This record gives sequence, C-alpha cells and structure tokens, in this order.
Amino acid sequence: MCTQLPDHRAAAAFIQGMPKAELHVHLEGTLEPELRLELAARNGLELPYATADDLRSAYSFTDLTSFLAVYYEGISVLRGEQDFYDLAMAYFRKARSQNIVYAEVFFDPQAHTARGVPFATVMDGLRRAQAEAQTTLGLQSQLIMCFLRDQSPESAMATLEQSLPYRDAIVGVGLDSDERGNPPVKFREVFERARREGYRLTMHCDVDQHDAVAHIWQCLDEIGVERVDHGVNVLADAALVAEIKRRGLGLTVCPISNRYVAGGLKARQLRDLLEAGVRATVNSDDPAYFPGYLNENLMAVQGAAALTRDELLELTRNAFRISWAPPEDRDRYLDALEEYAAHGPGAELAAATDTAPETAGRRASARRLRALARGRGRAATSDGAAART
Ligand code: ES4
Ligand code: ZN
Repeated sequence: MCTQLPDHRAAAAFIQGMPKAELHVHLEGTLEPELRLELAARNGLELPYATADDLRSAYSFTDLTSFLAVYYEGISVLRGEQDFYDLAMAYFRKARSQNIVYAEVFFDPQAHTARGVPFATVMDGLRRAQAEAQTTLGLQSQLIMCFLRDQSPESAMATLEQSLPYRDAIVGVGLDSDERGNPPVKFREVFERARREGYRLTMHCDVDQHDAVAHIWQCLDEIGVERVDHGVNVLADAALVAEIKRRGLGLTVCPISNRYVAGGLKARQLRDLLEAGVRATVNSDDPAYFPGYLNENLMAVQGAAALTRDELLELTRNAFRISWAPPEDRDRYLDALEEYAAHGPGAELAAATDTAPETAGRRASARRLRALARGRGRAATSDGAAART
C-alpha cells in the first residue's frame, strides 16, 4: 500500500487522530520557558531574562555539547516535589492533547542530586504526576532513569543503588548527556547490575557523534540493550543493520532534535530504516528546546520525505511494539491503532489504492505489513524471548 495523504491538512488530521506512543522524551527537556520563569519565582531564583520570549531567543546551540549547557542551566530551577510534579504534569497534558496514549519518559536524577535535591523529591513529584495523568487524562506512562555518561561510572552505580527502593516505579535505565569520549563500555558494570535488578536497558547513540557506529556495536555486543536512542548512524554499516533487525531492536529517532544538533531532520534516513525493516520510531527528545512535540515531529518528517499513510502507521506500530508496556496493554494499543488504520481518516483512500498497480517491493512490504497487523510476525528480542512484532 502506498497511500499518499493528499495534502498538509489531511496529513495533520491523520497524525493528530492517530493513537500514539512516545518513547524518547527527557522530562527536563520539556521545561517550557513559561514554567521555567514560574519555578524560578517560586524558588526565589533570579533569571537573567524577564520573559519567556527573551529566554527562548537566548537558546542558542549548534551541537550536542552546546545544547547540553543550555539544558542543564534550565534544570537548575527544579527544586521541590511540586516543581517535578508541575514539570511532568505539563508534559502529560501536552502529550494527551496530541493523542499520545502511552509515554515512556526519561529523567536525569544525577542532574538533581548533584545540586542537593534528594532522589526521593524527584521520584515523589514524578510519581504523583504519573498517577494524576493516569486517572484524569487516561495517559499511561513509565519512567526510564538515565545516567549521565559524562559523569563517572561510580556516580552512575551510586544512583542505581539509590533507585532500588523505587525499583517498581522505574521500568528501565538509559544513558544520555555528552557522548564524546564516553562510550557505552564505560558503563558496562552499571548496566550489568541494572539488568540483574530487572531493569530494561537502552542507551543514547546520538547522531553523527565521534565513533557513532562503534558505539552502537558496543550497545549490542557489550551491553545488550533492547533499544538504541537515536541510532540513525546504523545505516553506515549493513552488518549492523542486519544485526539490529535480527535482534528486533528498536530505534527512537528524534527528527527535530536532529535538525538542531545534527544538521538535519534525517527524514530520508528514517524512511531508509523503515524500508530496511528496522523498528524505527519518531519522538520529540527535548521539545522545549527543539520546538515541536510528537505531532510536529511526525509532520516534519512526513513533509520532508513524503511519508505515506502506511509509513506513518508503521512508525506508530513500531513504537507500541518496542515499548515496555505490559504485553496486554501493548496489544490493546496495537488493536486500537489497527482500528484507526481501518476506519480513521483516509481509510477509503487506502482501500482504493490497495488495488492500484504496485511495484514488487511495495507488494512484498504490503504483505509483510498485513501479516504483522494480524500479529503473526514474531522476532527475537535481545533476551531471546519471542515478541509480538
Ligand atoms: C539529550 Cl539530545 C540529547 N542527547 C544526549 N543527552 C541528552 N539529554 C537531554 N537531551
Ligand atoms: Zn535524548
């Protein structure tokens, strides 16, 4: 199937209405300037800017390192439990307004504990927001704790130990911050321990970083991740693509983030990943800094690479498939998505083009998609278990 959405408005309506999952968003990266000013005032802190627009126009970065300096500066207004609650709740409201039904959200405990904020304060605020979002918005969420790769492995291990009383409130661990000189293997023991404690494993491999391909291989061979955050550079190595497919690993791609810190949306690469059969997804990363939440990211790549209705659906199927939602929830979300595919905007169009002449490649991919939609496809995950594809 190769149904083209007829125009921008049709694409926007289709994307808005689609039930979606977000798997790569840093809660601290959702701190909008308005809330940053409010929290600064609440905590008696002076900011060098008086208005949200002043703050926005002062955000200037060209790469990961310069972005991270701005990001950590922003974080410094987060102090009390209510601050973390407000931060998370604002994101959950925004997410639900975009018809996100399930979100896995990153947080960076070391960026707070290093400033004297207790681990418990962070957890209490985030967990209260999660419970509130579940009951009042119907939004399901899970937390992923990231270690800062530009800090020591000892600091990461101490953070892992601090998290253990909250083991049931955190689904997995990740690795973020500045990648240069901080390869995955630096944290091998920390991730080994995290796995033993029952955490799911993911790691950032930011786009176009020094040694990007080698870092992704390390994630597979030395760490045993289930997902790679970003990871677009896999395309430089056919054997790596093949291995990622063989293991059924997911990639959480963040197009607008890439435009800001890696020189382009990487929309063509995203389409190549889909065509190669890699479980790629679209996500928003740090939407307060790389303007655009999930729908805007999907719109951006749809516009740049003329993604079809079916490709947009496949990106969203991938997000639910590679999510760490309990299997019964994941399958319910996938069923709701198939319902949307069958009856949502453009369904008549899809039915009509389904009978149009197709290329052999399109036919094969349509067959694969139909089989997958029926839940027959199975792939091995990194721990060897069979997963619904
Ligand atoms: C991040 Cl874009 C990105 N890369 C690595 N670490 C991060 N933390 C927040 N955003
Ligand atoms: Zn990220």
